[in-house]
Amino acid sequence: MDADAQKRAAAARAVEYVQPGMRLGLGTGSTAKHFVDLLGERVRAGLKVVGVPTSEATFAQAKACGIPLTTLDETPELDLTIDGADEVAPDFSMIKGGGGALLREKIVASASSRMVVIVDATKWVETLGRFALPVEVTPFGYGATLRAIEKAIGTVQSGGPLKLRQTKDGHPFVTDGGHWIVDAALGRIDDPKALARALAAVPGVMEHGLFVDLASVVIIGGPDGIKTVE
Ligand code: ABF
Repeated sequence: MDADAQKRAAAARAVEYVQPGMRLGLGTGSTAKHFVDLLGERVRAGLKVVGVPTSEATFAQAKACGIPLTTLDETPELDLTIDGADEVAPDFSMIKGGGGALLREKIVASASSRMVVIVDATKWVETLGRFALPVEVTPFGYGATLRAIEKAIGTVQSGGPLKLRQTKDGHPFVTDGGHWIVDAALGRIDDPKALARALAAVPGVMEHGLFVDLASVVIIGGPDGIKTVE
């Protein structure tokens, strides 16, 4: 199985967690895209669920698949969110946001009773941090926010280069919420909870990609099959 087949296999296993009548959070990224696709097949076969998308891209995909959609204003409590991740550690702490949807992903996951995370085997790591940590910032005061992020990281661990995420034509990448993303190349993150607290306290930081205490189940698609960790 190649990486994409591993992602699809993990997504297929996650569909088994969906029960009729559930209010679902629908993740973003190539792995979650497989899930939405497979969920769409079940919906067209008669399964009744409603979904809250975590991005404009997932909104468009879910709508095209015929999945009934709602919002967190109409439906503030969800039963289950299914989403991908960039890295997952054995304590279920995660880095998310490589796809730029971290703010909505965290709001949706936090509104859910359970979160099932679907990844291919390359994302399951002993220690987080090889993947640069995305930090979503408001453009106002960017220079000052960048310094404050650097200082906040320094109170918890050694730092690394911070880079404003850019589009191919050299403009800042803009999130669905109208913010920018700074990618922090830290190498390793030994205390995700402490770093999460420090970053959350910086004015101008809208959200960061450390997700702790949110995942309940991790489904890992590997070359030799699927592994579920609960
Ligand atoms: C979302 O998609 C993000 O939080 C994460 O950054 C990314 C994972 O992408 P993929 O499934 O394409 O590897 O889940």
